[in-house]
Amino acid sequence: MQTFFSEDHRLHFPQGELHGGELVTPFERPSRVEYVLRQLKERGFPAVTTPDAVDLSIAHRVHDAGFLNFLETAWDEWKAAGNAGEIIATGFAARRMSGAFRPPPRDIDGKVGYYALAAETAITGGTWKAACSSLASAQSAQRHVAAKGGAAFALCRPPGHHAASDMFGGYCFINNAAVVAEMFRLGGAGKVAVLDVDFHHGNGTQEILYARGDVLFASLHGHPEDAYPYFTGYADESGEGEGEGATANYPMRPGTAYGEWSQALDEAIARIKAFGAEALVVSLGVDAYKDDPISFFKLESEDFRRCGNRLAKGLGLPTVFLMEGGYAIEAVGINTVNVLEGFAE
Ligand code: SP5
Ligand code: ZN
Repeated sequence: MQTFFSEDHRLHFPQGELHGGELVTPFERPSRVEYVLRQLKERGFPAVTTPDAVDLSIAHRVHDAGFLNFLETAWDEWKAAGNAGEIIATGFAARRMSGAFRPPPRDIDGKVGYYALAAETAITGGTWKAACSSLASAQSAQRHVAAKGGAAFALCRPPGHHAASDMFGGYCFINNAAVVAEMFRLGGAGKVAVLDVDFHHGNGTQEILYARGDVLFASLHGHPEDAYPYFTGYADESGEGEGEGATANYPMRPGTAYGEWSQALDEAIARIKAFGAEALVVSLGVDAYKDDPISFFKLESEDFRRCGNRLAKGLGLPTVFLMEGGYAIEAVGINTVNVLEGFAE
């Protein structure tokens, strides 16, 4: 299986993440990908391919233009306003504040709060370029699969599934999965499925696809009563309008192990099959792992191999794997490559 990867991910490395009331080294850090690269090499996967240039026209189909412009220009505005630190949101467009539905404020702090869904995710001078390079890997993986069939892996960093049409957060800026799904549709696939196995609910992907009947979104994640991002991912969120029935959420409780998790996976696979998807996008977070520092599922490393195998055997679709979360740093490589190996077995 081919891997697409850009070294430009390094341009995004905030010094701080707001966690437990302290600024700590972010869980989502550059070294995560080193462990994946090492496992790919050790297990004889082909050398990684540097992606082609990013095509932002597709990003504009799933994101708000003002939002993308904000991501591109926020750092310069932030510095010009005299701020010494990294961009961290403080005032939010919270519920029942009418300004949430108006154009963004002029002040940069106002803009940050307007476009942020959480405060843990800092923007720095390299964030936009890194997010574009992450999307470029996703896009090159999609083009490879569209041309040759089979499967490809985009080792994306930063991740994408929390990024909504006009919000960043959860370590995510551009929604790679939604863009790849859209590329499959533009390439002629009648129906596409996005399966999100990251521990956290893919609120961004869900929001972007919510009213669409041509792309199914299915997600296995920590129950919103217990887990970030807290305010989406309930089982009764099932889509709207033409998209009614094309969103499938499987929230699960603390301590969930592979037995229950894999039942949800099988249900999601059955939904994808019944939907008639012709291509599959997997939001591949490996933070469902038992030792993940910010999650509470109990999957073992071998369970990730089983997961990959079920996807291949159960669906057999042209598949793009996109790296999302996973923070048990050393196990991230093992677990991610286990999914890919299990898929290829
Ligand atoms: C892509 C992805 O996996 N994003 C995850 C973002 C999670 N950000 C905030 C996590 C807050 C975790 N609080 C954990 C409390 C553990 N006791
Ligand atoms: Zn996650």
